[in-house]
Amino acid sequence: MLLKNAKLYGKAGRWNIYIKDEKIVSITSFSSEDSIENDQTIDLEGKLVLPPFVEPHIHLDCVLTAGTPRWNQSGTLFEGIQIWSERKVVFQDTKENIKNRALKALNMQMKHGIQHVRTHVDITDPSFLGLEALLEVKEEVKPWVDLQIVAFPQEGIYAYPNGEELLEESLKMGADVVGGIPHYEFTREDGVRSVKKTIELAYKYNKMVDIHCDEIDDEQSRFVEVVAAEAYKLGMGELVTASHTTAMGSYNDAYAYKLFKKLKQSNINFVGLPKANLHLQGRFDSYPKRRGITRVKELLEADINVCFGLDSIMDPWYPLGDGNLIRVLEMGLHACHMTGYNDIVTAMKLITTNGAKALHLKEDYGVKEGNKANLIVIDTDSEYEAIRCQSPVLYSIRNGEVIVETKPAITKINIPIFS
Ligand code: 17E
Ligand code: FE2
Repeated sequence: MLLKNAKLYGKAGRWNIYIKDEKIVSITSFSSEDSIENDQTIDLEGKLVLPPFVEPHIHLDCVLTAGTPRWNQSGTLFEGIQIWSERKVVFQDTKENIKNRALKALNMQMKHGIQHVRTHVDITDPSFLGLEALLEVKEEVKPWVDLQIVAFPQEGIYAYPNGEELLEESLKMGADVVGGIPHYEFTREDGVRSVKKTIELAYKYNKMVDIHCDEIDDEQSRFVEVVAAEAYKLGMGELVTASHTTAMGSYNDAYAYKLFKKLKQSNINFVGLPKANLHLQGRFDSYPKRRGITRVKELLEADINVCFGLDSIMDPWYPLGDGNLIRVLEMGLHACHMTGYNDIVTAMKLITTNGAKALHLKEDYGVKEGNKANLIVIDTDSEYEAIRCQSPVLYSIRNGEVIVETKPAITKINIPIFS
């Protein structure tokens, strides 16, 4: 296959990308005088090529359940957890039902150019149905999308009966990543103990870590320092992610200064979830209302890895969501005051390479000679316009095969001065 006349992310000029036997064989300069063709040529007409989008944080076991057994009226995290907990009792999902919902959400994500997904799965459920369902989905979708599974103790490691045993069992069953939720444990001490247990289990079973950390507007919620400390002591920062960390938006600057030095030293990753947390946080404020978003701009300036995720598609926590990360990015740039020109033109890293780093994707990520031919084409010729217009993904190519194609809508104004 030949992808002719491509714009490459962050690179001047126009390029031809040759693909053979599932790999990118070469990337050469395009010239309009060339009449090169190949048995399968797609003329990209200068459209933007990126590595596939990475969704670093979604709850696929919960997607498409909003409204059952009831809607979240307060819009708080805590009502969301309460509703989910009730649902587990009054509405026993079958494994097939969980798999169907997860596949529908993956379908939405794939349409928007995602090929790598990290999903949390609630394991505070002795039936392990969610985990079993997602482990099966992971195998079934493997040729087209890489799925990582986080064993997530939604109701706490110590606040839920046998939480610790359930978490360890999930790792034996095949979860890839160990989760935690320290701000939901009964006490600060239990929260600290839960972070230590999560990281200890990850070390023991050779897994990664992704902790729901400080997802609350409480400036006293400081579990992220414990995550950084434990990761640092074991030298496993690159394998460790702190998700949400919304309390960071409420920390005082003197503490944040000290904290950032430690975060940098520890090398841990961050996932910001702007849509979910603009919705969930600030709910106990009248005015002024906090944004409740982690310090994305400052983390990036401190050379700490941050990426963006969606978190939810119609679940007890968030009523909207469609799997489109460019929309998440656009909202995140607003929420984090990252609308300077340089912020915008470099923002795609938040849903591509930074996500790949957080997920520790070792193999072949990036549009480079010798790598797997996994890439997406966006319907625009610039990074800036892709975000401004939230341009659709025209092609998603996986192992040299076009797995998703979009025909963009055409709108015409029938008034001469506008046409
Ligand atoms: N569970 C949680 O603790 N926090 C969230 N934002 C979601 C699920 C979606
Ligand atoms: Fe989450």
